[in-house]
Amino acid sequence: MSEPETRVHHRTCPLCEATCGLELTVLGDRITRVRGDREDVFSKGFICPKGASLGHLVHDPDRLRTPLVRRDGELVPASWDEAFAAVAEGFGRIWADGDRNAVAIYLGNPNAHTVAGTMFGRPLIQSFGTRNLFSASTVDQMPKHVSAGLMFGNPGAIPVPDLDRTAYLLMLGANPVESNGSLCTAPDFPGRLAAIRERGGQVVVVDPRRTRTAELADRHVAIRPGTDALWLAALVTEVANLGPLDLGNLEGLAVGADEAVAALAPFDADSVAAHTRVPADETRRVAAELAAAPTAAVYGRIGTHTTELGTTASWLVDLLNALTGNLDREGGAMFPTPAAGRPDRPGGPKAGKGFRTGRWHSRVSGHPEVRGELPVAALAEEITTPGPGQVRGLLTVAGNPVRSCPDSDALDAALGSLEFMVSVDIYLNETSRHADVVLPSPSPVAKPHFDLAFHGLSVRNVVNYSPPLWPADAPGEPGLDEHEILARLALIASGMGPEADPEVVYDLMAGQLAAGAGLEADAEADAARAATRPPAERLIDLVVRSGAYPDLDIDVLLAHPHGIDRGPLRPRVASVLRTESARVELAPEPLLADVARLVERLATEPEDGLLLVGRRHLRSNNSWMHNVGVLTKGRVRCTLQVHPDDAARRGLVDGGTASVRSASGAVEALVEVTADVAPGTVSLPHGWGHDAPGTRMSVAAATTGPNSNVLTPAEPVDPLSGNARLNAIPVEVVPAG
Ligand SMILES: Nc1nc2c(c(=O)[nH]1)N[C@H]1C(S)=C(S)[C@@H](COP(=O)(O)OP(=O)(O)OC[C@H]3O[C@@H](n4cnc5c(=O)[nH]c(N)nc54)[C@H](O)[C@@H]3O)O[C@H]1N2
Ligand SMILES: Nc1nc2c(c(=O)[nH]1)N[C@H]1C(S)=C(S)[C@@H](COP(=O)(O)OP(=O)(O)OC[C@H]3O[C@@H](n4cnc5c(=O)[nH]c(N)nc54)[C@H](O)[C@@H]3O)O[C@H]1N2
Ligand code: SF4
Ligand SMILES: [Mo]
Repeated sequence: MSEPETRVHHRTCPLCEATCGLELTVLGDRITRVRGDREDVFSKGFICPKGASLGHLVHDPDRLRTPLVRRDGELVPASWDEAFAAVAEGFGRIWADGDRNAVAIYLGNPNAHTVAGTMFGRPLIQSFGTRNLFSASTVDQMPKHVSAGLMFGNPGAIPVPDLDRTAYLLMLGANPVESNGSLCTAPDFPGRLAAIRERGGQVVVVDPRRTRTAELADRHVAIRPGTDALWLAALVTEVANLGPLDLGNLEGLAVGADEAVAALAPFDADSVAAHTRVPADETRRVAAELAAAPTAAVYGRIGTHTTELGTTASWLVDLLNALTGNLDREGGAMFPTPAAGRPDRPGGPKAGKGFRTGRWHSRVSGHPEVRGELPVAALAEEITTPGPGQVRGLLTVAGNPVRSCPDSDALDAALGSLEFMVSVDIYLNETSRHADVVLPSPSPVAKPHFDLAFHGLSVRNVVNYSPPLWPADAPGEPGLDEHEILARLALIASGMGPEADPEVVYDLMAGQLAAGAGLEADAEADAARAATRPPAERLIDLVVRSGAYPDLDIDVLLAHPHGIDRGPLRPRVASVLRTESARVELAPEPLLADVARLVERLATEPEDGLLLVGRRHLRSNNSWMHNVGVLTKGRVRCTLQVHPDDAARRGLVDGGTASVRSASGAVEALVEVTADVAPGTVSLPHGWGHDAPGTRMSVAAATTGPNSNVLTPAEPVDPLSGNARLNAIPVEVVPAG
């Protein structure tokens, strides 16, 4: 027997949107060390505790390594063939009644990080043929897609703040020092923020909590939760009052500036002050700074999006970027040029098809479809409300909606009532415990990695590909790659049966990609290349060869394990525009119409009770990394933060227990008294509450803290995007017991 060899492997971290390069030291089949890859062209050695714990995740004994099938009520190990046969049988029974909508799909957040999710999601969805498609997007960024769809005709055209060149960053509802950034891929976000100040620029953070990001900033504006849209509307008016608007690069390319400004006239620094609790002077100061800065970017994230005015707020963010001449300019808010995206279009903008929602509606509450999805806040009622079209079966892929979605106790019960459920996951957790078949995905290092989603949201044009460190059938891995699992589910849903060859799906996808890219001429050469490489690499090769940098192909990517840098972002709005007018729509009709809701809000008495917001911690990741002991050890992270004045008034003490009640439910939580939250705001992080029976996450089960989404009512959602309101939830807090 030979001694195992030490080797070094470089790959992109799949755990958050920052896409850091990792350097893994591997001894035999063990990852013994994870460091930041200093040669990574983008992250240059930056790493956070989650990335550093990747080996622990890979070797977690609780991670599923074999399919599970429910027999006599118990989930028991099964072979892949048995598991796929059980899927075909279970969903087949429901489909046999003739209603494809009776089987729903929920796609969770990690799908944005996997080749399986980003590339095989579409064939999977098409094969299921269900209108009951749900995802984590409607507890996250759907408002941004809708505002981008309405403004640019292209829901994928999301402007990102040009962090490395901006002179002024106005950041709302985001805490990148903990989250490492979102809809703004920027490894070492904290370092990039510090650099803005080092080069003489300014950072202003708007958040009801004094976050670690706020501590890094020049100023912190402690806004009242749920009022960003009002405040942003006031900024528009104040900016317009400062003098004639100069749209910069958008001049001649945009329409609607005057209409938008006129519609927002009721909002100004004074009129919104009582609602937002931002002093009028502060609002006017920010407007003046924004207008005067040589370059500036307004950036809003989770706290701004996950409210019932999320789409409107999201529009106002980019309206401000446009009205200050900062949209599509260096140092402003810009559109990346991803390797997998289309190259720049010569000859200016062309009219497109525009963007529409509501091609169908949810059965029970009539929510409009958005990008083919229905609001996940409505999933429970679609399962529990009887009648034609009722959801009786569910497929979840990389999601834990029972912890991450609104009214989660109701959703938990609803999942328990399904006729048949399948989960593709790496753990048996609060959601997958309800499944009749659990299909385990391999660990992140046993999969190919290509950031199809995040290259397009990145503050530099960067591309990299990481091949698997070891195959999906290596020791300690479940056997099938995740894209093969999804391909086989798609074949089952297409009626081709549980034994059909996934090559059918790969060939079909390759054919479609080649045709779409005009690469058919290469078909023969392709087939020869295809025979020599794994299916994911064959598809990524096609995507990249037909993309923005046609000199790239999979061989070039494989030869650059530290990534390829194609430089800073370039102005390119004309290339991303797909509006019918071939112009940037600064005052799209549905958003102008929605100003009525904003006006109504201004007219109502400001809410003066306690409002609940969430928060993220650097060592946590939504609901699913709590089984990694090196991350969860130490002090309890799931605490209810309460301002000292609010605590005193209610008799709450630091270290005591509070009972928190909202319209949807109640939980008990450990109290942390801190002036970091604004008076009137309390904060509880999401993704906790790991005491449910039937899970197999032994480390997580020993953690303390409730599931905050028991407190999140399913309604109201943001009517334009269907996004849930996860923040600014009215709650009552009293000492427990
Ligand atoms: N109150 C409140 N709720 C929130 C939020 C908030 O700020 N406040 N944030 C929301 C946001 S932004 C999001 S994105 C959602 C997330 O919502 P979800 O995606 O539903 O929840 P996660 O906790 O990310 O669960 C991810 C699941 O994927 C599994 N998993 C991890 N890696 C893989 C993989 O490679 N393959 C497969 N098949 N499975 C994998 C994990 O075990 C876990 O079950 O939560 C939302 N919920
Ligand atoms: N460590 C860690 N990193 C993560 C994740 C994680 O769970 N943990 N999750 C990943 C995911 S899925 C996402 S989407 C990103 C999210 O990344 P971010 O958007 O940075 O999300 P958060 O860190 O939750 O920051 C949201 C902030 O909004 C504030 N807030 C709440 N309500 C309001 C409001 O009404 N107005 C304003 N202005 N602010 C408000 C909260 O106090 C909080 O500080 O993070 C990703 N990265
Ligand atoms: S910041 Fe995100 S991408 Fe970078 S190491 Fe941490 S989890 Fe991974
Ligand atoms: Mo998210």
